[in-house]
Amino acid sequence: AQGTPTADQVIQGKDPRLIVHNSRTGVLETPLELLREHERTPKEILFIRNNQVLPQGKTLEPIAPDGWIISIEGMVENAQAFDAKILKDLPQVEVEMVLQCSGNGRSFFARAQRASGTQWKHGGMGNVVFKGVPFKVLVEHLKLNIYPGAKYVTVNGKDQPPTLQAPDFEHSVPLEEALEKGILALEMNGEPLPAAHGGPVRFVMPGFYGTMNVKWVDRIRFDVAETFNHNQIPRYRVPNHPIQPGSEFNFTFENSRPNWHQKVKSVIFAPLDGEEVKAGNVLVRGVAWNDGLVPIEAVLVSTDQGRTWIRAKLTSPQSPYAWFHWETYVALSRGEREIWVQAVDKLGRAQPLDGTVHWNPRGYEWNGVDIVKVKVV
Ligand code: MSS
Repeated sequence: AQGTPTADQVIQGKDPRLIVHNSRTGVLETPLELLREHERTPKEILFIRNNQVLPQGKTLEPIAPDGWIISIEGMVENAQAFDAKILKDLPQVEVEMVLQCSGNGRSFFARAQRASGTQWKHGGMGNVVFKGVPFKVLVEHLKLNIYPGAKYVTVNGKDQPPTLQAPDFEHSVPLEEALEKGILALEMNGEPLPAAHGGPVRFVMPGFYGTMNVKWVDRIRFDVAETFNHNQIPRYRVPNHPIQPGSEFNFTFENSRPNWHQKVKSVIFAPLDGEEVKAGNVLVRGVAWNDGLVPIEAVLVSTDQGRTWIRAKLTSPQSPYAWFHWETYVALSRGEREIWVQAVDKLGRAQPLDGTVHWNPRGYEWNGVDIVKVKVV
């Protein structure tokens, strides 16, 4: 519509073909036809999800780490603050990983009952390479004496100053896992981290949902418990057990869990939903991933709504957190046809046939079997 800004007007440097869900904070979705073109998602088309705004963050240009102060607080003997420029001289690692919004696929919950929030299709994700200093290396470098009672690390982003309407954006993750995989990222895809994606310093947790990858890190706190911040509870959580679609849910720390580990998932890159294809052998291809704890074991494809399945050819990536690629030919005769795909990992975790079993009020963690409808001519 006239007057609606395009993606490049919302975040300078973005591809104008991205779908604008929110032009104020910046929420941009990558159409699958762009996403599937690249093994590693270029910064120009990578999705954006901002809860709040960092005023200088609406651009793909980087921000220099020099003079960016990060404070260390909480359950630590030697609380302190340091200049992010020191990170440049510490040992760094690279990790290729799927960055996926926990709300990705939210629109599909509407098959049972609409869930509130941005109605993402599949494009709230990308496969990127982050490079930076392992969290453990920083802890050792600063000789942080963390008290034994600390079980979580809470990371805060320097978005707009907190107000009553928009308090700080922060998240807690288990300390043990943060020491194992957490990275203070300074680069993405071999370039200084774009401001819009959290530069100069982003806390990256491979295998975790996007929201736990806090951008614009300015505070790291060691905690006995998860933060009460509204982005940790009630937002960005799912009930521990299935609930009736459409029902209300009173989130507590006991009856729910945060959007940490990504659920096993696959997405069809070709053919696309609604596409017209020629009868005969049709190449079906796409990607699959999980939380990286174990590899993807199989990707299964069905053209008879789940009665029979064939195993697709699977290619494993170098990094356990990156996309697996899969492809197979299916025989399709003329008419309206459905193609279903289901990924299963080595722990036997599989995409549910009906993803709406995990319905939750805010529509997080959609991972139902992916379905495309095609017209075979
Ligand atoms: N950070 C900060 N600081 N802020 C905000 O808002 N968001 C989240 C993350 N981080 C934020 C942060 C989310 S939610 C997501 S997804 C991500 O981020 C995204 O990213 P990019 O880069 O793409 O934009 Mo959902 O789960």
